Amino acid sequence: MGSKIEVIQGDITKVKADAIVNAANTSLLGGGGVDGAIHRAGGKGILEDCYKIRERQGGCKTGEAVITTGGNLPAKYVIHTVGPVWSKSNDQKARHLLANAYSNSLKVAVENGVETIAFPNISTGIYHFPKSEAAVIAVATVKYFLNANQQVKKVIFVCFDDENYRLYQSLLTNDQ
Ligand code: AR6
Repeated sequence: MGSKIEVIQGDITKVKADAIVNAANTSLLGGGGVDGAIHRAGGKGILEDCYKIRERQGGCKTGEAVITTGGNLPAKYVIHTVGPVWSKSNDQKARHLLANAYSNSLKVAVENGVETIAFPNISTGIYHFPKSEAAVIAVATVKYFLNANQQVKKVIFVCFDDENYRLYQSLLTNDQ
């Protein structure tokens, strides 16, 4: 049986999966980093869905997740989650919220029939979460979820920078 977890290096907007995850902010109105790239590549359909979600529930809280169309992307859906801003003085809370961002994204995926899902390295850019700790949390949370849930067939970690790619490779090599 092949592994359910894959690691690649590249641009998540090019990934063909049922859903890709966006590292958004609580406003859901776009921003820099991977969020900016997804909105640019996906077109206005994504933002229109985000506005509808804002009308319904006023954005997305940190650690939670919502789903929109994938617009012009190869992915059918975008699952927008909000990772924590790293805080050294409140590091336990940040770790907990980062795990929630991964698990709630997977929960939304299952609710929408998603079988293949790609994650960026949430919070490790503009939000400054230490990359090594974030990778450990991401991998542990995804593995825990996959053990308990059979619907999701494939999780792809899409690493943009070399450091994250190396970290994920070393965490997942010989380990599945
Ligand atoms: N594909 C995959 N990964 C990418 C891409 C891409 N095209 N572009 C950047 N990354 P960040 P955050 C990586 O800053 O830290 C936004 O303004 C990047 O190298 O995008 O969660 C939002 O609106 C890094 O490893 O997200 C929020 O305000 C990872 O994606 C805020 O940034 C996450 O970096 C969220 O900050």
